[in-house]
Amino acid sequence: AWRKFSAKEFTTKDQFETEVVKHIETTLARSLFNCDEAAAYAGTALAFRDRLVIEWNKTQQRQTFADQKRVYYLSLEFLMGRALDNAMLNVQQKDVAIAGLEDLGFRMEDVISQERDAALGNGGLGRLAACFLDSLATLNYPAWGYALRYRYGIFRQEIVDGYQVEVPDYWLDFNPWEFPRHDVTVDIQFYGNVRKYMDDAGKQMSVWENGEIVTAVAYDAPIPGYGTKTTNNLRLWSSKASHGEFDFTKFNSGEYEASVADQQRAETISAVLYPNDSLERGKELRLKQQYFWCAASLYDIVRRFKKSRKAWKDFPNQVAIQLNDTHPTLAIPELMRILIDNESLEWDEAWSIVQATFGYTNHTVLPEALEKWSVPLIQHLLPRHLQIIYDINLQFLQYVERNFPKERDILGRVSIIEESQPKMVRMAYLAVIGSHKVNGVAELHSDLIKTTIFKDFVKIYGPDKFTNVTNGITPRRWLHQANPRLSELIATKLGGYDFLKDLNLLHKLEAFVDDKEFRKEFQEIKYANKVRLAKYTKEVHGISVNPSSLFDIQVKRMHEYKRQQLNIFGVIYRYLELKAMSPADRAKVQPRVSFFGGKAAPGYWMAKMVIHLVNQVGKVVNNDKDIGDLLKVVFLEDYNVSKAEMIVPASDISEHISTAGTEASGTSNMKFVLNGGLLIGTCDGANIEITREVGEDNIFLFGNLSEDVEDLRHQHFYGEYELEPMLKKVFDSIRSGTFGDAHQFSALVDSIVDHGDYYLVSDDFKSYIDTQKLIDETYKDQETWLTKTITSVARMGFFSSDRCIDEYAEMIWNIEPLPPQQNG
Ligand code: DL6
Repeated sequence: AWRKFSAKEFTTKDQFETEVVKHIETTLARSLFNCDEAAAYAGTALAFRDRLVIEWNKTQQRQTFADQKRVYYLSLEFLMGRALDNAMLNVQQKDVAIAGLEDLGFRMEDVISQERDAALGNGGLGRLAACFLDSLATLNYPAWGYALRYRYGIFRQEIVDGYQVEVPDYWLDFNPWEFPRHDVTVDIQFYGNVRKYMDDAGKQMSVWENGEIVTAVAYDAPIPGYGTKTTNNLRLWSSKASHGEFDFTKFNSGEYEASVADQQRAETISAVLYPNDSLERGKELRLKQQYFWCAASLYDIVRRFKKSRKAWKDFPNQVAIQLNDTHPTLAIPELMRILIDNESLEWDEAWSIVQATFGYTNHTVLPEALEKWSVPLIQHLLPRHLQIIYDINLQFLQYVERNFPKERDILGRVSIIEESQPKMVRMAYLAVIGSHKVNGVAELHSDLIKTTIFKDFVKIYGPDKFTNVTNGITPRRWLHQANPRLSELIATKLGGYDFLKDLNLLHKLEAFVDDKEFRKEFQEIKYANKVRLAKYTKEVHGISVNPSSLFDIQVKRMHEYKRQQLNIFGVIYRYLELKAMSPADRAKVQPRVSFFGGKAAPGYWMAKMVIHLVNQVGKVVNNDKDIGDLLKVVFLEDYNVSKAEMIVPASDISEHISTAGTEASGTSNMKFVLNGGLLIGTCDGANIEITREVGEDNIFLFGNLSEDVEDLRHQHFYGEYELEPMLKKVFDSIRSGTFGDAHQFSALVDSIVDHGDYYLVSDDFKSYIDTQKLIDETYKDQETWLTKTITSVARMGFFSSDRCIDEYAEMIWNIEPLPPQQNG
């Protein structure tokens, strides 16, 4: 009977309605007469969930029977956003649902907006992981994601009096997309000691014992592919006390707080996502999170492998594990511990299995983001792992010494242990040494890691260990879901939606660049998306903006290296110029709205200051009668994935203006271009490859190149430079109090004037302003602009995350797709 059910789709809207009503009345126990949008969302989500679950079970069964190699993507972050819209589109039944909901008296947009974002990530790294899951399922690769089930994802940002305030985001009150697996648990040990003993064969062995145990409970979420029945699994681990709920003996004797203390301590591990993007703070709880998640995931993977009864040497033929940045690096010593201590393998055999299994993706060269953990902390929390790390290091350093006998200095440079006070474990080095491939995420970044942070390792292992996989985005969410009208327009021209599975097909759009009807519709869609953002800006922020203005958008995490400060200084410069103009000259100016959005890490004072400055500038500029619609400044509160889906399609120009060499790739740059916006950007990260694809005429590049950055910083350090005069004007106006008490912004200004201007704002300011002027001029000629945007969309095929996943599969994982049988 279930086979029959599994083939069932919502072929009619009546069928869909029946399912929704059934869930509202039975699962939710609500009367239809009292059915609001939240209930309609729940009913719809549950109806689609039923549909996914059947295919999910079948996919898992098929993958198990096929006995093929699987990839496990270990990422501490998956920034998934909302699931319902994605599920409806991926199973290609949104139309049926729209019609059904209409019958029931609901609009699809209202229903979709009831869902909370699954915001289990900080920014680019977590969103990339989410795009990869979508592509893995779409391309039918046998793959699982592993992460933590944070009770609180990234904080919700509120802006109060222009300042960021962080509010906890409890997102789990209703989450129909997860399935608790109370039968899938793993006991994870912390602390304790290592005991040495002889086994029966007289071999010296180690055992880690007497530690504190915390239990990991699995929660699974289905990941449906687009236009395929393959539905992969994302497994999230939740922590709970190993000995049940609370200590009844303590409770009975009146020690109420102590009775729940263990339980609370255990649950704290998976309670909160650390909100730092590109900064590591070395907190014990964070290390506990990392080990808890790595150990539970590895236990699960090994358990699955052992069921196959294959020999250990086959492990890397069955299992590929990708480390998304260094956060899961403890998986390397953990797998060694399992193989040596539990499975009694010899060191060399275990080590070759480990190296063949792991691949490591680096996402940053920023020194403050490179993880290091103190040796005493690891010794305390994971004593056996520290021994293994030391043994890995010893073997590695001996190898280096043998191969580079004349280079004494190299040993200190490449050692996993930094000889500081206290000693530190360099996680990136451990990840490089324990993996067979290391990749960067854009060409420039992959070159930079080879010449900077991993230079010595290239010498030791040779260049082949290092490779590049330029990032990508899923066109399902970032075109079809975010911009349905554009997706439909493209489909009508290309004769169907195949481009959503093969984004290179977009190149055929170039044939329509001069097609009047197509151009008109393309332009109308952009305008409608701008109207939608303008409406939102008015409703939520009370700021009126004219959708005919040039919409300039910078939305991403707030960070000095991403240089939102350069943008807001540019806005101030524009404002000062406008103020100095005669009314006749002002009338010739291209009106513009500058949108900003993004969260600052709670302890990142400088980034928070920039948010405050943006809001203060907005307050002055938006209320200046001389300026009117010529310039508006908006800070969009609480930027997240679902808001990005509304914001991205509305841009004319977006800003990707990091100091050259600092942004590993960027992925929103790809989303904006795919949605018919142009970029202003530095020669950094994937901007360079976007330029190669769309053509130099279709992007606005400016600023110094990465190869010049070191020299410029050097000059700053020795005081051999002068502040750019245009920027000085901006600082004078800030200092004179135009945007409120100048003291509030003095650290920001001083960082540039007095403290070396590490991010080279002054050096790039003039070329930034000149390029913005060029953008104004170009935008005035709407036909030219339109040609550039359409041409760029047509040339974005390379940036699909499907291409990335195929590259990883071939170059790093050595895995094959496993498509479902046609009628299966
Ligand atoms: O690779 C995804 C994404 C890149 O697009 C960004 O350029 C990069 O900044 C980001 N890196 C991080 C760093 N986190 N750590 N560690 O989020 O990765």
